[in-house]
Amino acid sequence: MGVIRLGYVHVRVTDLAGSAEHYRETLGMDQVAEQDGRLYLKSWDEHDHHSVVLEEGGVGLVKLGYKVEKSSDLDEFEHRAASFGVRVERMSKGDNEGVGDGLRLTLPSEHTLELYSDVEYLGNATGNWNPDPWPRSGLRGLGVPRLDHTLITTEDPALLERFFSEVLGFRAAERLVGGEDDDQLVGSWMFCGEQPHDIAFVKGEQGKLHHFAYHVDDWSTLLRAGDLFSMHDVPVDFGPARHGITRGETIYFFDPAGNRNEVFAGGYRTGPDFRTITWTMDNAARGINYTHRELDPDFLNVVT
Ligand code: M3P
Ligand code: FE
Repeated sequence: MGVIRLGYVHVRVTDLAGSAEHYRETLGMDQVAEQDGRLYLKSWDEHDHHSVVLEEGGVGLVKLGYKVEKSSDLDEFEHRAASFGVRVERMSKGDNEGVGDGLRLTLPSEHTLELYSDVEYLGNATGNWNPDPWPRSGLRGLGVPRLDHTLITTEDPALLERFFSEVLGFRAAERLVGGEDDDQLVGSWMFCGEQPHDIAFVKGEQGKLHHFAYHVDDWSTLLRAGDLFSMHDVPVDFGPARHGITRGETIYFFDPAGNRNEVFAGGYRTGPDFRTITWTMDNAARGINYTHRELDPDFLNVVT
């Protein structure tokens, strides 16, 4: 049993049409449904119904969905979450367009996290029979292939790390520690499969989103992303640059509502035998932006 991956990110946007343009035309996602003021989008190499939901009104995270292996896993996760002492309820098929029954948890960080295994299968853009390496019909904008991870903020990183570990079976790939004796957890990058991270969190306000990230193939796609962002007047936060933490390659930018996005390439492979890497606060800037070794305070302060 277990959690497979980040399945969907549901965010609020101030202007649905303006944000739809960003996610569809600049990033290249496809719209799969529109219902009750919500747009459902998927990337070309994703198979499930959607990976991003845009809801009109405000800014920031509504909820995250993580897909689990099988529906019988939900009973165990429900039991463990309740024993941990967080709020857990059943969600029903149709609560989310295309998604079946599942669980809705309120994390110790006050974020809403849904777990599900049943979701409508739409298939990717190249199919499963003698597929092309990318869609023949071409890609729009950056043509992001898939969602990768999210980074959220919490008042108590140690508690949230314990939750993800004990309840959901995640492991820490990298930890950022501070305090006199380097014994205070400031951030944790955790995985459920073999990626460097599927979720990460840093110390900050409860319930907030720092960013969600898409995977892209390589460094040259990040440079192309920067070109497209300049063409489309997308505000760039920082990058292209190298992360020390996760060894990934990155560029951060904002959607028209002000939610931070990232496109992410590279990184190493983890797995159950991976030994956690530790960063200390004196190296935090290098950990996050290895290339420039300095951070704009807004990078840490701006969350939605
Ligand atoms: C990443 C990543 C922060 C660090 C961010 C790191 C917000 O986004 O993908 O490794 O401190
Ligand atoms: Fe990231």
